[in-house]
This record gives sequence, structure tokens and C-alpha cells, in this order.
Amino acid sequence: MTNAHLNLIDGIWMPGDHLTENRNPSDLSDLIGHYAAGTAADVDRAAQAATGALPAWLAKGPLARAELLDRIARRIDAEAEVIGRMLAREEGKILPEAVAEVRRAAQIFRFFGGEALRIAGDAIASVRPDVDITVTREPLGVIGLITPWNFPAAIPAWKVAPALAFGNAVILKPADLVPGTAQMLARIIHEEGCPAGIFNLVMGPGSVVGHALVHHPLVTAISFTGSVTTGRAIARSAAEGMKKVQLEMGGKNPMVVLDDADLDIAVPACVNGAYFSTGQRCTASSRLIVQSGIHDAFVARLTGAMQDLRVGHALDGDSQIGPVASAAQLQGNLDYVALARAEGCEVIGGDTFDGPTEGFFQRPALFLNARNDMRVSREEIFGPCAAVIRVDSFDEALAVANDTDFGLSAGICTASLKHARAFRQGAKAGMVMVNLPTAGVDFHVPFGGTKGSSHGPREQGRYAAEFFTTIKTSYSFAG
Ligand code: UN1
Repeated sequence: MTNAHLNLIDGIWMPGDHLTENRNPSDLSDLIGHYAAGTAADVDRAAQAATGALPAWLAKGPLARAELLDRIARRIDAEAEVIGRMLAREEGKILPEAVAEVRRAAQIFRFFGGEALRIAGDAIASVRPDVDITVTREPLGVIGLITPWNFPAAIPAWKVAPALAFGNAVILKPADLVPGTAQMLARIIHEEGCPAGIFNLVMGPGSVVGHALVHHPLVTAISFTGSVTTGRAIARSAAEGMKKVQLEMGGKNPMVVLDDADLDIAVPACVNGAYFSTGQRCTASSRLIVQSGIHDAFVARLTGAMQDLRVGHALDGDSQIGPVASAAQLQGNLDYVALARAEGCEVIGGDTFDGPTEGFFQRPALFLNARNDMRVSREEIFGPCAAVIRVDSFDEALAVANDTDFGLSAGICTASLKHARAFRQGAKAGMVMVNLPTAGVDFHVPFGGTKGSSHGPREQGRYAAEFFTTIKTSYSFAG
């Protein structure tokens, strides 16, 4: 294959052992390209190179890292339209959202460029005379980064940027479905002067490349975003090798709508949270918990707004929602639509339809009269589907919101300061949104959840240092 897209290992573009096809979920006749699928030997080569390259790179100090990240940010911004187009083509996110995601990746690199210069420690008095103690943050070494298909630019950025800022080397394994965006980011990182071996890209299946990363003795830590099942398997294997892990997994995020909510805020927040990005966000609002007094008015307005959404080709300027990302994901969504009916919900929408191009097009779905113990209210669907659960009071709403295996993001729409405050305090979630969608987060503050949603230190903002560094306590006696 002549123009195959290659892995980057030790600063060299390298083929894997075979190529995978990247196709556009908006138009299956659009073949985006062929991408190298790496092997365990490629991971080994990258891990050796990373280990060898670290001492000289660290000797250059934090300014070199800050400047590198800043150059990468600028270049991503300069190429945002081109990368965004690739992202929209391979993932199916509409073009404006895709370009915005790429710009967010640039902002993340810029932010962590600053953080590279702000690595701070402590000086603490010793209990012994003439002894001084300092506490410093040190890099972990070589870190494996395993990223999902739903944010092909932002999530690689929010793992790569802090890892590099704090003086680590990385091996990035992007999701098999979206190698194109990651490959463009890799090219930029390489061309902007990241030393050979400090950033490596190894594309390929999780069962091969991900597995090799998690088991490699030179890889000291793994940061993963993806499914609960894979996250659990990674945690088990990482424990075996005593690797540090950071896992971001699913959500079944509640959005509470109280009787006193402003529907002009609540309806758009729910449309955005449930359906934008085709519901393919771990922060999506998949349980709409609605108080009885506002229930019928809310459902009527939400149904209308949902049915007005234009689903179509991600590059069509008219589309508000792109296709589902893959055939497997679409089948899963359709199975849940059928399950919702079988469990006794009234289902609005959720059917597939033919567009001008052959793609995975599905209308957004609302599951009415859902109960919180139904499978459609408990399992993450990861598609454009939301269940409406009716409750009678704030207390019941909060209890239902918290009655889940997940704890990523929790939202409430209310005009009551008292209820907003009680919800912020009582929600068992890593992120709480008042009169805002559960999805769509800032890039400079901590991201993560509780229970089955997350494991290990938070991502993003200055809290990212907790995962991407280790602590050294040094004692010295002045004599
Ligand atoms: C967002 O809602 O802005 O995989 C970000 C995900 C999350 C990112 C969500 N890690 O959907």
C-alpha cells in the first residue's frame, strides 16, 4: 500500500504488521485511508526508545517542554480546519463540533505548556535539628495512553500534554476507529521538535497494542479512557505489574428537572446533554429525572425539540447531529431501543433512516415512563437515547440520581438556590452542573467521577499532576 499512514516509534515512521481501513460513518463509500496496525514488538521498541531518550530530554529542563507544548498548540490551531475535517470524517461529529474539539486540544497543550513551568513542591521543617526536608514532584517515566473513539483530538491531548509537561515519555494508542486524527497530532508533535522516543504513536487493536502496553515492564503507568469492561481488565493487569492507573470509563448521568425549572434553560440543556455528538459522550445525560408538576410540559417541549434536530452527514452544513460512529455501536443502540419497548417504555424516535449517502444514521430517541430499575436506566448506551423517569419530590429526584453504578456528571435544572445547593452537596458524582448540560466541560479544571465511572487521580487542570508525577521526599542534614 503506497500511502499508508504509519506509526511513530523512536522518531521514525514505521509500518505495523498489517493495515486497517478507516471509513467514514457518514458515507461508507468514503475510504479515508489505510493505517498501520502495530504489534507487541512495536510497543517494546517504543518503550525502549522512550526509556533511552528520557535522561537527555529531562536535562534540558522544563522550559524546553513548555516551549514544545506551546509550539504544538499553535500548530494545532493553525491546522484546526484540516484536522477537524478529518475528525468529522472518521468519527462522525458535525464539522463545527469537530473543529471546536481540535481547538480545545490546542488550548489543552497551551495550558500544560504553562504547567510545565509551575511544577512546585514543598519545604517542610523536620522534627530533627539541622535537617531540611523538601517534597518534589518527579516524572513517572514511560506512560501508556489508551484513548477512545469519541473525542479523537481532545482526549489524546488531555493525556499527552500533561504527561509531556511533567517530564514523562509517552506511547499513545488511539482507538482503532479513529487513527487519522491521532496520526495528524503525532505528525505535529514530531515536526515541532519533540525528541525521538519521547512521543510514540502505536496504532492498532486494544487486544494487541493495548495489551502489550499494559504488560510491558518499562511502562510505569497507564491512563485509559474507554469502557468499564476494558477498564476493569486494565486495572487487574496493572495491579500485577504495580503500574499506576488512571481510568475514565462510563456514565449514566442524571439530569434532574424540578417543577420550578425554567424550560427555556432545561429543554436546550437536555437536548444538548442527551443528543449532541450523537449521545456518544461519557458525560451524556441519559436519565432525565423529571418532577411530576412539570413532567408533561417538559416532555412535550423536549419531544418537539428532539424531533426538530437534523441528523445527517457530518460534513453537511445543515446537520446538527452526525451519524453513529460504527455499525457495532448502531446495533447496540437499536438493541436498547427494542429493550426499552420490551421493558414497558413508550419510545419516541430511535429508528434508522436512509440518507443521500450510506451511513449509520439514527434518529434521537426518548424512552418515556422509564423506571430507574430498568436496564435502559442502568446500563450505558452511548448513543442518542435518553430515558425519562418521573419523580414526585426533590428528595426522590436526588435519591434516583444517585441510585446508579456510575458517578461521572450529575445535573439539575431549578430556580431554587436551596435545591441547587442541596444537589451540589448530595450528588454522588465527580462533576455537578446547575442549569447546564451534564456534558461539555472546561479544559482547565479537573475531570472525573466516582464509583464505576473513574478510578485513580483526576485528569486535567493542575490536578493532572497527581497522576502524571510521583512524589519524592528528600532529607538533608546540614552537619
Ligand atoms: C465533555 O463532555 O465535554 O469520553 C467531555 C468522554 C469524556 C469526555 C467528555 N471523557 O465522553
